[in-house]
Amino acid sequence: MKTYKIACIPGDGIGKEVVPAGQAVLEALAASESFKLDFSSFDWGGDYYRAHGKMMPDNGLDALRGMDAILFGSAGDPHIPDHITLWGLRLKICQGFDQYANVRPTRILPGIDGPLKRCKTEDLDWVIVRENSEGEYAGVGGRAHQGHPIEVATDLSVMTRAGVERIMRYAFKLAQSRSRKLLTVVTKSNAQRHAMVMWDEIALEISREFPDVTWDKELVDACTARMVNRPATLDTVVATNLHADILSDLAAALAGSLGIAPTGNIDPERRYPSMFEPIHGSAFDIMGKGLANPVGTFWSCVMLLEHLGEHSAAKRLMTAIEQVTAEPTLHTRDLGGTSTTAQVTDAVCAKFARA
Ligand code: NAD
Ligand code: K
Ligand code: MN
Repeated sequence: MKTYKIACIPGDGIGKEVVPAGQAVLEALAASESFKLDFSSFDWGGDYYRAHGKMMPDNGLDALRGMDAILFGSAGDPHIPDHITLWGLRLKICQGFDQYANVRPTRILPGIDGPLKRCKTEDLDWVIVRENSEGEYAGVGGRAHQGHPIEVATDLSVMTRAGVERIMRYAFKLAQSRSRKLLTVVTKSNAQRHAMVMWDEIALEISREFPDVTWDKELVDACTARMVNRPATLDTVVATNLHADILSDLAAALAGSLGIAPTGNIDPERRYPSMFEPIHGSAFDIMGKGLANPVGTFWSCVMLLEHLGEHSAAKRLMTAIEQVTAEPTLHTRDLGGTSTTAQVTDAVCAKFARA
């Protein structure tokens, strides 16, 4: 029987609640599948930082290298600056394993009311592709004269031709695989006149490899309005690291809650393990209360199974998730319900017990 090695990194805040929930659901599912899942848990994050002065061990990537996939929660602790937690753990893994394609599907799941009154369920079915290795989050910049009136601080957005070509090609290919074959390239080349102009030029070049894909360009600010006013005109969307980060939180809210949205940090060349996580963070305001919606993590587990090539298992899990969201009594508070993380998790697991 095939066995997949899965690393679980709950991290901080509600990551410690939703990742064990995701593991429970995967275990319940795998019991009736023809593959096994071998989980290893890593206690990296804020507590590890307090004990060791770093978010993960120096050789942490070596411990993950042989894994088939990683299930991640969140990096972010109320008592540690966010840039330390983010760069010390999540970005270290994303950049260390060159997971350059961050893929973020959004749909309005059965039983969930989005906030857009005029938007029918079928109008909102998007995949946002986020460049995940460079751009605004390249980590290039610095501060000088700290605290003085002449202080200066920079964060440079660094884009390379190779980096933009590979994410564009990934996005066009993904758009081509979807029924509408429609791609929107998000840009800001009116204001950012170097990197984003190259981004637009490369989009045009790569588009010639995909003559069957219809594509257009949209400035990022206008794109937010289009998501709200004309959601059905979007399908696959590609944007830079920062732009897509923002657009995908908006997308999740338009689909009902930040708590349901999944993501995959993918190395398309499969040189390294890819990492799957809900798009939300540590949610300091609700952590430790059993209020975290685990659906974003469960949907991330669907993406993880698809990445492993276990398509029928992925489909079974998505069906179980949709059967549970269809039931308003099984909604967590963010969706207007009263169910707890554990109750939603048990309800999804129960779908496999009866199978
Ligand atoms: P957040 O996503 O943690 O929370 C934003 C809001 O959404 C909060 O009101 C929260 O309660 C709600 N929410 C989020 N997930 C939810 C869920 N599953 N169920 C119900 N409600 C949910 O964003 P933030 O408050 O900006 O960030 C908190 C911390 O998380 C910061 O340290 C930040 O750096 C970190 N963060 C980490 C990641 C990551 O590791 N990938 C992503 C985003 C934020
Ligand atoms: K996360
Ligand atoms: Mn984000």
